[in-house]
Amino acid sequence: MTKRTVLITGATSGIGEATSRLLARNDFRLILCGRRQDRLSKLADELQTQTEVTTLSFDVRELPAVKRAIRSLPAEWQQIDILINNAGNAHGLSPIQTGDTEDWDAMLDINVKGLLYVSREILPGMVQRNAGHIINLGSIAGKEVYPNGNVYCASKFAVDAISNSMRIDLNAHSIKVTAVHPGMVETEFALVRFKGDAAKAANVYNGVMPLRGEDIADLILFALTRPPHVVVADLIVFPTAQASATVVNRKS
Ligand code: NDP
Ligand code: 8X3
Repeated sequence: MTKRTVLITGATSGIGEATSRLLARNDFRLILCGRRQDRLSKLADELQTQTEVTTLSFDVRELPAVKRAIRSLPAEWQQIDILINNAGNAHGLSPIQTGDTEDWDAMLDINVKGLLYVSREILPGMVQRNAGHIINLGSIAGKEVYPNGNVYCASKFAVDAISNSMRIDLNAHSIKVTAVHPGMVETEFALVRFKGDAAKAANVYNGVMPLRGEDIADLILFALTRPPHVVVADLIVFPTAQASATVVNRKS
């Protein structure tokens, strides 16, 4: 069978990196994306022994850069069968009345507009071929709000709405849309949220065995390997110690 080509955003870390590794071992061709070219090159070197890999370095916030990067792909990479919209982060954790507006811009620009920009560039090819699969990384924060989560939650509620809308709009074109909504996954996510404060970041997982990037990668592979007539539409996944956005069983 011909290998399917996957474009994955946010491949330089966490869930995206783990997913790239798993898909490389499972016969997918990979277009690894992120801003940190050094990490992209290192990962590409590692995975090239298992599959065909190429990299694109761009910021999903910048529409001209998104278009330039994706349009620069050589002909043999232009048919993108699967898009994994994974790039995203929380920036800050503050009550709405004292929120940092630059953090708000970052979350809405990356998590929402970035996902839209990348999708807008890739979807016409899928529509033309009447085939494709989009996987969007939402969050439990896109299903329930929690204290001080405000704008991050809003960005992930938007991802939930966009995923459901995509499924409807793309239905006539047989394009699958899967939204994956994890709870706590230990990646660089908390470090980014707390602006590099490692002690605060570690605190998030105190007394809990969180999910790993590999756990989410597993579910993505499952969704991608269902038969043509099956779509995994919406998945919520928690560590066993978590029951909702705010209920976590911590062992001290
Ligand atoms: P990481 O911080 O480990 O990874 C985030 C990735 O996003 C990096 O590869 C980063 O690459 C990329 N990224 C961030 N900003 C941009 C940008 N402006 N342009 C391009 N790429 C960008 O976090 P996770 O792996 O945990 O997060 C992945 C996704 O999973 C996110 O959408 C997150 O919201 C979601 N999620 C995470 C959970 C968790 O608890 N960890 C739970 C629920 C959902 P680079 O910096 O090189 O550009
Ligand atoms: C990441 C999970 O609960 O920190 O999306 O929002 S949470």
